[in-house]
Amino acid sequence: MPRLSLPVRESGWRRSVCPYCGVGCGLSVRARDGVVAEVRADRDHPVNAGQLCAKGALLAPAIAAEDRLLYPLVRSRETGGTKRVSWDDAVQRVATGILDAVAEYGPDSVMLYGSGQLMTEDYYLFGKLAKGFIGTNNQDTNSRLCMASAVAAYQLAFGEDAPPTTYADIEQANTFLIVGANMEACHPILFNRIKARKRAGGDRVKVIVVDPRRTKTAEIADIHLAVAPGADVPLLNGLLYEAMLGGWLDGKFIAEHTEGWEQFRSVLPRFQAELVEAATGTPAQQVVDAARMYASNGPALTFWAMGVNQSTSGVDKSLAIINLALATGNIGKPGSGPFSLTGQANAMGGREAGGLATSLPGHRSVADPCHRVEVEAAWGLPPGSISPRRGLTAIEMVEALERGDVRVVWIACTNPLVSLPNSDRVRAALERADLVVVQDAYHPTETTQVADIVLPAAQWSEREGTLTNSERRVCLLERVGDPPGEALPDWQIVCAVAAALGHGEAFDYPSSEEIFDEYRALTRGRDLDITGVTYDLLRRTPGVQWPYPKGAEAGTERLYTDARFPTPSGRAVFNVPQVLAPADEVTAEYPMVLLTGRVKDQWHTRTRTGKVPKLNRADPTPFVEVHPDDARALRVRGGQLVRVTSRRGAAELPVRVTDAIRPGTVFAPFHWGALWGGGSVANSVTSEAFDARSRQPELKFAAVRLEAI
Ligand SMILES: Nc1nc2c(c(=O)[nH]1)N[C@H]1C(S)=C(S)[C@@H](COP(=O)(O)OP(=O)(O)OC[C@H]3O[C@@H](n4cnc5c(=O)[nH]c(N)nc54)[C@H](O)[C@@H]3O)O[C@H]1N2
Ligand SMILES: Nc1nc2c(c(=O)[nH]1)N[C@H]1C(S)=C(S)[C@@H](COP(=O)(O)OP(=O)(O)OC[C@H]3O[C@@H](n4cnc5c(=O)[nH]c(N)nc54)[C@H](O)[C@@H]3O)O[C@H]1N2
Ligand code: SF4
Ligand SMILES: [Mo]
Repeated sequence: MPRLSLPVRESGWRRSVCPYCGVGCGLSVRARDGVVAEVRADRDHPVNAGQLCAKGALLAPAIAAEDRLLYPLVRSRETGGTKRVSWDDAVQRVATGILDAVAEYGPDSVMLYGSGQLMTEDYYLFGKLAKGFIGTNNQDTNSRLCMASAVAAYQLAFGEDAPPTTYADIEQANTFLIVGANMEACHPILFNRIKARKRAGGDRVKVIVVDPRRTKTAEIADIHLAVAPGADVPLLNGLLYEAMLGGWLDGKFIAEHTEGWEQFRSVLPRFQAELVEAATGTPAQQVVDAARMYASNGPALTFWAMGVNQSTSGVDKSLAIINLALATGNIGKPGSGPFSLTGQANAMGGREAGGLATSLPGHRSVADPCHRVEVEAAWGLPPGSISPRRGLTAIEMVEALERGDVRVVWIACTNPLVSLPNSDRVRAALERADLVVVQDAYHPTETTQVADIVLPAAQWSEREGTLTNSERRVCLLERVGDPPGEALPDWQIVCAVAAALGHGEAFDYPSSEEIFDEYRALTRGRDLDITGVTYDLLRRTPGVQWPYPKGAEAGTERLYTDARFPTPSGRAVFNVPQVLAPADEVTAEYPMVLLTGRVKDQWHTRTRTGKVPKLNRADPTPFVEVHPDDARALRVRGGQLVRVTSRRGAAELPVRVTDAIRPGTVFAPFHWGALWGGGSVANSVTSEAFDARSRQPELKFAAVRLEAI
């Protein structure tokens, strides 16, 4: 088995990046006795300039938590008990499971399910193993639950999945449109930058927030459009129609740099403000005012996140946002653009390195024969080795397990028994697999508990690697301390399994740097060309924004500054967004709508933040937010337990009464899983219906019934 090189005892201050959110704050980190002891904001980093949120500042205790997974474990299905095994034994078992499944059922009986928290090198190697060497495109990630709709929309509108903007646009924007994003909680440092811009710009700077809840983000808004859940497309189209009536569109930009306008324009009269009010619950006058604000007080920057993407119309919502930017010429210029926020630290890197069931490294597609040949050549494989078939996406993985089509699942860096919708169904599906391998830094998690083999991963600070933040900034995270026990970096685990499968030569890397070098060579000539980026460069800089081809002297702050787009015509495309009702039907039996999301001090399934006492103070338990009118009708008071039941399942949650939510709508964070002990997993209730184009599930809309317990 590979071993990590020299142990790190005392380290000096090393350069790193926060492993939580896609903001990508720069850190200075120092270890004592091989363990991260001090974490500070990097004062010179262009992203955060000395600021951190509490999660980042409290990384050290999360990493040192007592339940770190130290050794490979195997679990007996008969007794449920686990025992420690050697790495060689564990790796051999994984390889045998894969080989047996491939021999009996073919390569598509194997599925690798990863995460936007893997580093780019890990992502790339998982893909190389699955798509190149096992021969299945069944490699998907939790980014499917997160970014997939934005990816599809960028591709449809611009021809590539390339977010055009940069954080420095914040300091130059006059109007901010924030749609379905609670930036105060989820991208706190960017939110601070918006607030600072608002202070500096005075009356000139305006903020519009579109969210069914009056979040702390909405509290700074000049206009808060409390849209009915799922109704963003009519609202955004309504804004565009009003902007057109007001004469605020950029006719020259539309004529010279876009296509599809006439067709899109012809549907707009259906989105007259009074009709929008009826469809979305947002007052007509607010729609008119917001349209004027957005379109006549540019440059305008639009941020969006899960309130948009996690929807059966997630691609349509994203397209509606992009259309607004295109029609008003808010793209390619300082302070403007449609800016999709990435959630996880390396959600962007996964998109680049080919981590989705449809993609290959360097923004290539498994469906494109030329792309397959290029990647096969790079991997030393004969033509035809990579399957032309799209692989299974996250929700389809669950269905394939139920059918018995997928027999072996290898899960890394994600906790799907808490994060996938309809979790009881996911649990039952995993139980049907012949082999479940889970690679995590902690044990138990809800998902390691059901694994046949549990593999201990080194995590942030214990290994080096790169990631890409929301503004396309590729950064290096240096190794600061040592992994505990026998934990290994994810990429080394992939190499070990690959070797046991007989592919040792193609997976023989002395360090993550060689993996990065192989990957970056595959970006040559692509839109995200990073052939000029080396570990050496990254050690000397706070990261660089792609593209950064060989010979470049600086990164690329902003894309499309020449208004040329990587589409066949060179123009950006107006797509007509469909108006779709959410999949789950609201009926007399299920009369309310459950939204799910996040709180500021918790990260996802709480394997890290849940172990830091200071971070548990603000929200010590799960909860469901209920409007006072609904609470009265249900005869419940704050703190009382209610049962939230959907067509899939139920969760029991303490009530928080607040008028910050629309009547008829309730909100619950999804952070607390079964291990927390409350039996209150929000995702027992949510829906796995997904967007037909992005296959991203509708985590933001479940028809439910509430009952006092
Ligand atoms: N503290 C913290 N920060 C995080 C994370 C975390 O777990 N904790 N996770 C990271 C990740 S991976 C992600 S993806 C991001 C997510 O970041 P966000 O998307 O900002 O967070 P969410 O709370 O999931 O959802 C945002 C808002 O969408 C609203 N919403 C729900 N339905 C609709 C709708 O139909 N239309 C509109 N317009 N809005 C709607 C919700 O009310 C909610 O306020 O956060 C990242 N940052
Ligand atoms: N209802 C509802 N559900 C949601 C969402 C929602 O808004 N509502 N949001 C969705 C979104 S956007 C996302 S991104 C997902 C997130 O959901 P998950 O990905 O399931 O959440 P995490 O807790 O971040 O899981 C990461 C896991 O990796 C482990 N880990 C940490 N570092 C490492 C490492 O270096 N290597 C390895 N191998 N493991 C490591 C952690 O201990 C943890 O178990 O949730 C989705 N689910
Ligand atoms: S804003 Fe995001 S990247 Fe910055 S410290 Fe907080 S969690 Fe980490
Ligand atoms: Mo996410």
